[in-house]
Amino acid sequence: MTNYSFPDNFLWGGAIAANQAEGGYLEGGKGLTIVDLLPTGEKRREIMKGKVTSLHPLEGAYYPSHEAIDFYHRYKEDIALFAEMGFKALRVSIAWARIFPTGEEETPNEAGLQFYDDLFDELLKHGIEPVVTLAHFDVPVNLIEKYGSWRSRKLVPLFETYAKTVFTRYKEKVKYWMTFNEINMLLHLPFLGAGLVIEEEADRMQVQYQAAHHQLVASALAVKACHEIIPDAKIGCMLAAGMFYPYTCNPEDVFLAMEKDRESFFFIDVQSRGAYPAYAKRFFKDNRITITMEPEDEKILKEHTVDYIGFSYYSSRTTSTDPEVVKNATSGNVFGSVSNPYVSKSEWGWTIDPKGFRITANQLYDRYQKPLFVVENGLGAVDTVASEGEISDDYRIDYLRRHIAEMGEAIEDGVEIIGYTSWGPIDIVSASSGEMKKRYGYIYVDRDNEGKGTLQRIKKKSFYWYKTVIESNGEKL
Ligand code: BGP
Repeated sequence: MTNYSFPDNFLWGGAIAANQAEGGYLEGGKGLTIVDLLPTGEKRREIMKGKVTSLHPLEGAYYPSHEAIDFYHRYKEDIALFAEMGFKALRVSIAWARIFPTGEEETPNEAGLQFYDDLFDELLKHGIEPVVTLAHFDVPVNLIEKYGSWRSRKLVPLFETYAKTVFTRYKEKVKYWMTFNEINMLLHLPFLGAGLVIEEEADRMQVQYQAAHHQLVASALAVKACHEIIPDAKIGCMLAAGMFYPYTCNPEDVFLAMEKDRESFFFIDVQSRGAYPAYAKRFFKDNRITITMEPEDEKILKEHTVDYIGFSYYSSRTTSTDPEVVKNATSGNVFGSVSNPYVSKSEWGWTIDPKGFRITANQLYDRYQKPLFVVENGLGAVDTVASEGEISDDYRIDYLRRHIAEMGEAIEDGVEIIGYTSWGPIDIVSASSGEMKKRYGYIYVDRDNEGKGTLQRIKKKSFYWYKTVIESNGEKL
């Protein structure tokens, strides 16, 4: 028996993103998006941070988004497997460039609209609620070439048009929406998060925060449009969450941890509370950042705040002011964490900290007092297919079991959580590495880092485990 219970209508399921699953990168009239320019390996990391040498895929190079796991053609088969696990929800994203290939056409691309119509119909046929992200790392490349992406105010009305188009088209089918995936990623991986090419390191912060302002206004305008077009829908923000621990109780470390948390909260403070937080003023002054605003921006931000807080949680982070600690112990995630001796790490150096999940959920609920939606969580790991075709991913089950238990505890703590869509329920391309070997799925996909393999789908041990979790509404872990 557990101490906790999940609400009856809890949205159990999984989450994927268009660019990491669909493939068909130029099919159905789709235009190029930033992820179509990301190869694998070291080059990918450089580009994600803003060092971009070419805005077109190189002949012969391998770009994992181009075919991904071919969800574009195989979604019916995959959704049937999700339905077999008992999914109540599937989080997907719409590729902006399927709807507006260059981001600025007068009329939307019907083939792209039809693809998502069919996808949502298939989900609804199985009783699976679509949860849809408008922008998951995929700005149309044309908007970078022409305007410098989110540096430019021009993207605000273009994004608003895109949002209105999909709200109008899918208003009968989609009731859960999110604006920008992991909006705070813009600070860490500016090309991936916002299509920003950063040539001069010196103006990095200025460019990033001006682009952030544009995304925040665009997000608020999308919230406005969603509320007007689909009054019974809920629309949320999406934060790459995971609190910062101070490495010691030295007040200097504690203060730094607070500042690091605020770097991320900054975005949600605007999206959920409706105004720039008090601490932003000093931060902008100290860093010589000037935000150019239109006269109506403050009003737009104020009046159109999100309905729920969507977030991803993989790891907690730890920070220190001691140069020796910083030098010796950096862990593998983009947030620049030092090692925490109390928690273990994944093969990719991401900390594994289920209690941190409960703390993070409590922290977010205390701060925003709005329902939370856990829209990503999971363990990226290498899986081995045994000679009989079995995949015994006990390490994944262990990670998920401990995190779901802490989520249950958070609910018992009084935190309102409406759903849990674990990341990559079927193996997809890894966002940070572009590799296939970093797998999150309950379903294995036969495809390797070079794009070879039959694409066959195989159920892992965790498939049966998650099915039982959902069937028992989180009782049987
Ligand atoms: C988040 C992204 C996802 C996703 C996940 C796991 O940052 O929203 O797109 O991929 O992290 O990261 P990775 O694929 O790098 O392991």
